[in-house]
Amino acid sequence: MLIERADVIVTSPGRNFVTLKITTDDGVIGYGDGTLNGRELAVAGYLTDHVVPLLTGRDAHAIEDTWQYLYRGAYWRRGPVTMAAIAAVDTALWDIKAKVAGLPLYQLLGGASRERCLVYGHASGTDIPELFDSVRRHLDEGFRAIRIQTGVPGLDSVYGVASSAAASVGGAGSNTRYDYEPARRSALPAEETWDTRAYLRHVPSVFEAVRGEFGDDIALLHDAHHRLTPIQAAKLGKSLEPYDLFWLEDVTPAENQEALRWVRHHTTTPLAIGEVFNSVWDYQHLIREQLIDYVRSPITHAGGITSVRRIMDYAAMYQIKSGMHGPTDVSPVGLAAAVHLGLALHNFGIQEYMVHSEQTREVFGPAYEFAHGGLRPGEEPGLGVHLDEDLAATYPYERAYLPVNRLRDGTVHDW
Ligand code: KDG
Ligand code: MG
Repeated sequence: MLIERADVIVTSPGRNFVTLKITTDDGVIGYGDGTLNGRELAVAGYLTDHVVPLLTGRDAHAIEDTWQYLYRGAYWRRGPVTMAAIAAVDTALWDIKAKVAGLPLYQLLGGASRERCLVYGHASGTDIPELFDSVRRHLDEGFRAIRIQTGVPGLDSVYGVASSAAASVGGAGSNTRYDYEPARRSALPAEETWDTRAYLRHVPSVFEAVRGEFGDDIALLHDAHHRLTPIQAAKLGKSLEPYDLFWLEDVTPAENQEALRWVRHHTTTPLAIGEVFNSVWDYQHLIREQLIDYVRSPITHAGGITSVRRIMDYAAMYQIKSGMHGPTDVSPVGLAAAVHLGLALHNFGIQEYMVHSEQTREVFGPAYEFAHGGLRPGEEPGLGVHLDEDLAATYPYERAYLPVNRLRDGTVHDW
């Protein structure tokens, strides 16, 4: 079975997505997600100009060989654009293989290791009462694990905190968004002011309040978005120990693996990192030296199912689990792939689940279902996504960016 053609589909049903559609000479269609938030057209161009012309005529079943051909063959290795493009090809080929086998993809990855993938939702509020409302809504919807982000006194807006209007409506099954949307449509990125000392003073009191109100049973998570130095991160981890977090995420800028050693030496709060990593090499020391507890790489940004499974097999030797990135900028195709792999992985930990907008779900038609705090991928052959191309074509690309952080003195700060 040969690849007959590959098409890059860019659509923006509320936000931008890059999807690769591969068609075989038998007419089997597979989809892969290559969305890279704020840099979507770079991946679309990489695919269209440099990858699609190489795919025609290749054996659609030779997934590993195609992965190595695109990774090693290009000479230029790794990087988010390259690895998102490879991920799109890899995922589409797995979708095709599973459709040909007549099996849901997780069956080809080893079969189910569990009934469903535990997920965490995003609760946020500009203040404590708003945050409590958001936590309550998540609990009512059945979430058992919840990420907690709040406004910080003295800061106008904080990334990851939904505006009051957005936070007060909707839910996992409703038509209205209740999560924040990471990217904003605009010609230039918005700029936000950041103050690390104010943040470090405030966060422990938020977790104390949440534990006081909701008790010890919910799994609580927090994302520091790479903004701290190692010693600040160590201080935060220590100060959160009484509140028994499921994880503390991205405490330091992720490119310096050594930083995590300092954090680790000072705190027993579990650490998650890697949503900006795109290959197993980014985890080389972190995994071998057991400096983290959860791997955050999503299939969409780290070379696809083939290479994320490779990372997770390496991590399994050190009791490190998965915690794949799942914001709205991972498309339903990428999320479906994560849920199939998560169901099969022995060392699955948790899956991030930010609910896509109704528009997005209409375009992609995902088969996965949320119930009892977890996601199941569905039983139809392949990934279980049904892209409506006509509808997708009615949502043209719109420029959008993540916000940029500046300290009070005007310096551009880490994420
Ligand atoms: O595109 C970047 C966002 O997806 C990211 O900032 C969201 O940190 C994030 C998370 O954990 O979902
Ligand atoms: Mg994050």
